[in-house]
Amino acid sequence: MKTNLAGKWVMITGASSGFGAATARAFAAEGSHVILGARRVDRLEQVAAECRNAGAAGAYVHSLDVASTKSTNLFAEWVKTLTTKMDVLINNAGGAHGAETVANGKDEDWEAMIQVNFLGVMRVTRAILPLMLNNPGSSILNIGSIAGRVAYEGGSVYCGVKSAELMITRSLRLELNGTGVRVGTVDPGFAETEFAMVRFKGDKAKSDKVYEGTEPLTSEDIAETLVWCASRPPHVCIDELLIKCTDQAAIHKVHRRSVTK
Ligand code: NDP
Ligand code: 8X3
Repeated sequence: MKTNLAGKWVMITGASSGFGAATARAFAAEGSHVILGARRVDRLEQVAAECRNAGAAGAYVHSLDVASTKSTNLFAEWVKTLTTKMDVLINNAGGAHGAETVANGKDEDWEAMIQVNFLGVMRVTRAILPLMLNNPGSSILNIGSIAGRVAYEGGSVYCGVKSAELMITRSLRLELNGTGVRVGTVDPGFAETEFAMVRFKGDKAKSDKVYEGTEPLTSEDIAETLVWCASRPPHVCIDELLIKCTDQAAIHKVHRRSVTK
């Protein structure tokens, strides 16, 4: 995909794996500058090297914990030493912790999901917005989920925070109307990344079960979608995009080839 993204400044949270890492590589292949944040800096360094090989105008990494206002603000101060404007902000950092019912849920899992998926989007956006307000045509792209649109058993808090992400996206679009800054959400169904291993705390058998017998979305599918959204002409805003693998017709309706009924 050759676009108008060469030389643009693109910041991606949660760039150390999954969607974030693939998105970094995809924007790099368009010749963008990519600014990468996450907690695992060694992984970010690997992704940055791949980005340079792929043709990035520049690839820059710094530790970022979106669950901390201090870390987020330090990251933003560092970003301001690199560039005076941001063209694309991708709020991708997030994930689920546990799949317990409300009756069996654990405070630490609830709090971790709220901090990262909900407050993380707020903190990062507040810190980076000053670099976007005088930059019409820039884009804020948040990563939501099908879980923000449809509830499922064991998903109460994760569904809740992704639903909050959708409302943050809609509120922000209203607040920024007239500035030329575009605000959108890309909401995937299940995709094979480190997501399930994180959710099930390293239990590979449980994690594999999520994708069993299906052909799930890949990180590259989401990365391509984000490049497409960000490269629309400035008068076009992709507000909300739900993207699922073909096998997932709905959250409770998944075609699994290896399962015999
Ligand atoms: P991964 O687990 O592969 O990636 C999650 C990324 O988020 C990692 O880079 C991780 O980096 C980062 N992250 C987690 N916590 C923090 C934190 N406190 N501060 C900074 N970065 C953090 O999963 P995905 O790529 O699948 O997930 C990316 C996004 O997509 C998430 O928001 C997820 O909820 C969403 N999503 C995923 C779907 C799926 O099925 N995979 C479907 C729909 C949405 P590190 O640990 O190094 O900090
Ligand atoms: C991840 C997709 O269906 O596992 O956001 O919640 S799902």
